[in-house]
Amino acid sequence: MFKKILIANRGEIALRIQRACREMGIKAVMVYSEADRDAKYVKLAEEAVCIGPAQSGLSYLNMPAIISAAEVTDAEAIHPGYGFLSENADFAERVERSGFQFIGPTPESIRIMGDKVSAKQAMIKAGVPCVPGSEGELPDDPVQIKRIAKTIGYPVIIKAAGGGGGRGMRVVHTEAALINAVAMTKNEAGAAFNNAAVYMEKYLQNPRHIEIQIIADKYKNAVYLGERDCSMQRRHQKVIEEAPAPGIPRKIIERIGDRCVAACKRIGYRGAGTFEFLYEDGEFYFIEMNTRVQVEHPVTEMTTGVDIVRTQIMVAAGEKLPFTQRQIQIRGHAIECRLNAEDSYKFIPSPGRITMWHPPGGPGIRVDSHVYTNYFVPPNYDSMIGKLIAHGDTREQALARMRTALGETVVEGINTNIALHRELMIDAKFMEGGTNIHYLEGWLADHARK
Ligand code: MV4
Repeated sequence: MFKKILIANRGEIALRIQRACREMGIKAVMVYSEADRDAKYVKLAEEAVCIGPAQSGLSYLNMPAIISAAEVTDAEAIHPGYGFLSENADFAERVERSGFQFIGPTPESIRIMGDKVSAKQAMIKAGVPCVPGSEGELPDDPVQIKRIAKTIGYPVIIKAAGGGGGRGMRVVHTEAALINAVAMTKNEAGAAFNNAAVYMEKYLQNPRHIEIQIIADKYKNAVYLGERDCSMQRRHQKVIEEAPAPGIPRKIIERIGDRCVAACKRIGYRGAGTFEFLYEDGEFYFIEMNTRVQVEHPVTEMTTGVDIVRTQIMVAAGEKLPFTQRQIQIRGHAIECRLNAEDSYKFIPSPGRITMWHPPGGPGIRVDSHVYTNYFVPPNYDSMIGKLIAHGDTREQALARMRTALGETVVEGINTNIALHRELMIDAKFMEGGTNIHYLEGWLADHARK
C-alpha cells in the first residue's frame, strides 16, 4: 500500500480523500491555492504545498506545479478528486510518466470516454444499449445528414464529440433547421473543445437521468454498486441525488449493471467509474461515462456499505477488489442534498464569511463538508460548500431524516439553497418519486410566478 498520497483538489472532496488516507494509515499531502491557504483541511494534512494563486488555471489546473509538489514531498500517488484535472488524459499520462500512480483509470480509458463518439462506439461493441443515432461522427454532406435524421426521426439532438455534461448540444425539430444547427454546433465545438466532430441522436423528450456506479481492479474484476437517480437538476447542475432510483424494477437494474460490468472487463477499465444513462419508458440508453469519483458517491456508499474512495486507492495500489458482485446488497435508501453558497431561488453565488455553521446529526445522517464557523467561502470556485446525506430503511424514512437534518442546519453570513431543499423535500411530486430531468426547472418557473 502507498505510504503517501498527494490530493490534487480542494474543498469537501479533498477532505473526503484525506479521511480515507487517514483511515488507511496513508500520509496525505494537500496542494492548495492562495485562496485556500487557511482552510482547516489544509492544516490537518501531514504536509501542504501552495501551488499558485486563487485562479484555478494557475493552481488546481497547473500540472507542472502539482507534479513538482508530488516530487518534493515524495508522494507515490496522486488522487485528482472530481472536476479540475480528474478527467484530463494528458494529466494522467504526465503523472504516470513522472513515476507516480494516478488514482483513476489509464490515460487510454480516459481518452476513449472523453471523446463521446469513441465512448459510444465502445459501448455499442460491449452490448450496452445506446440512444439510436448516427454511427459515429456526422459526415459533411448535407444530403447524408438529412438522410440520417430522417432514419432516426425528429426531434434529434446534435452533440459535440468533445462535449459532455450538457456542453455543446442542440435540439433540432425539423429538417428545415437541421443543416444550420449542425454547422453552428460544429463551429462552437471547434472553438470550445478544439474538436469540431459532432454526432446525432434521437432526442428523448422526458427521460430520467440514472447512472450506474462501477469499480474495477487491474485484474479485470469489476462490480457495479447499484444506480443513482440524478434527475433533480438545474442547468446541468445536480441538486438532489438518491439511491436506489424510485420505481425501477431490480431486474432491469441488474440487467444493465451486468452490461456495464461486461463493458469494463472488455475495455480493461480500472478504478471507479459511472455509466450515465437516460431512462425513458422502461428502457436504458447510455449517453456518457465519467471516469472519476463523483460528487454524489456518498448515496452509493450509504446503500452498499462500500467505501468508494478507499477502494479507489486500493485498486490503484494494485490490490484486488475486496468484494464480489454477490456480496453487494442494496440496503435501504439514501438521499443527498447539495448545499450551495447561493440564493435559493435566484441562484446568485454568495461567497463570503460563514459566521455560524451548525451541521445536523442523528441516526442515518452524514455531512460531507470542509466548512466551519468563520470559514471564508472563496469567490473563485464552485459554490458547493458541502453535502447532506440521509439514509433510512425506506425512502420515506430517508426523506423524514433529511427534513429533520435540514431543519437543524444553521448557516449564517452567506445565502444558501437550504430553503429550496426544505421545499423540495415536502413537494408532492418529488415525494412520489420518479420525476424527470425537466421537473426542477418547471417547478422553479412555477414558484417564481407566485
Ligand atoms: C440527451 C437528452 C435527450 N436526448 N440526449 C445533457 C447532458 C449530457 N450529459 C446529455 N444531456 C442530454 N442528452 C438525448 N438523446 C437530454 C439531455 C439533457 C439532460 C440529461 C441528463 C441530465 C439533465 C439533462 C438536462 C437537459 C438535457
